[in-house]
Amino acid sequence: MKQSDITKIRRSMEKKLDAKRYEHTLGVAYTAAALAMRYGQDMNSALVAGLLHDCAKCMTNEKRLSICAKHNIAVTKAEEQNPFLLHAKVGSFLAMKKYGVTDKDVINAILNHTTGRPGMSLLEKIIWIADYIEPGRRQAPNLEKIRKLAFVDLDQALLTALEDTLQYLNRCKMEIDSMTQKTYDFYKNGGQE
Ligand code: DGI
Ligand code: FE
Ligand code: FE
Repeated sequence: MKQSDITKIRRSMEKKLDAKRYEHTLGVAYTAAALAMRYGQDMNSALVAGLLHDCAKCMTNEKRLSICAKHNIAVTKAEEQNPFLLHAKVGSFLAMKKYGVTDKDVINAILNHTTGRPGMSLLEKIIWIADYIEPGRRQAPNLEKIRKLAFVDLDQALLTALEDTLQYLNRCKMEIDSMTQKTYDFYKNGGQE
């Protein structure tokens, strides 16, 4: 996508998202751009995916569920119980239908940005970890270490962050999407197909 398309998407996000989510979105987009520079990923793809990854975050669960029903988007049991998980799926749908994204890799990076998936592309990994380490994030343990690691060894950073995420979900007794577990297992076992 061109610079002017990216500017348009940024302006749309400023309108669609609340102030805090918009700040987070810019943090993810620019962190993803920096990681793209580091790892030789197309920078504009990283910016677009970063800008759009949470585009369906600031709507009600009812709205997300109704978009899924209307467009025959399958909803898993874990998503039904935690409809916030749907913001990734609905977000990737809107990226295509509303924001004119045609690049499959960008769509996938948005689709898989919450749970990850086994065998993620470079861009998917970049967006997943950028979401975790962007400067506005505060809560996660090992954040300082993972921030540095992301620019040294992307897969190792991913594994550490996935491990911390699972621990957090377990501690809070939250429903774990089977994809989150599969992603962790995959990278724990060396990240080979
Ligand atoms: O949308 P963001 O808050 O920027 O980030 P995100 O889409 O990665 O969502 C982060 C949250 O998602 C974080 O608190 C961990 C949680 N999460 C990741 N995998 C799962 C999950 N939550 C549940 N319930 N189940 C999962 O499998
Ligand atoms: Fe998200
Ligand atoms: Fe996010």
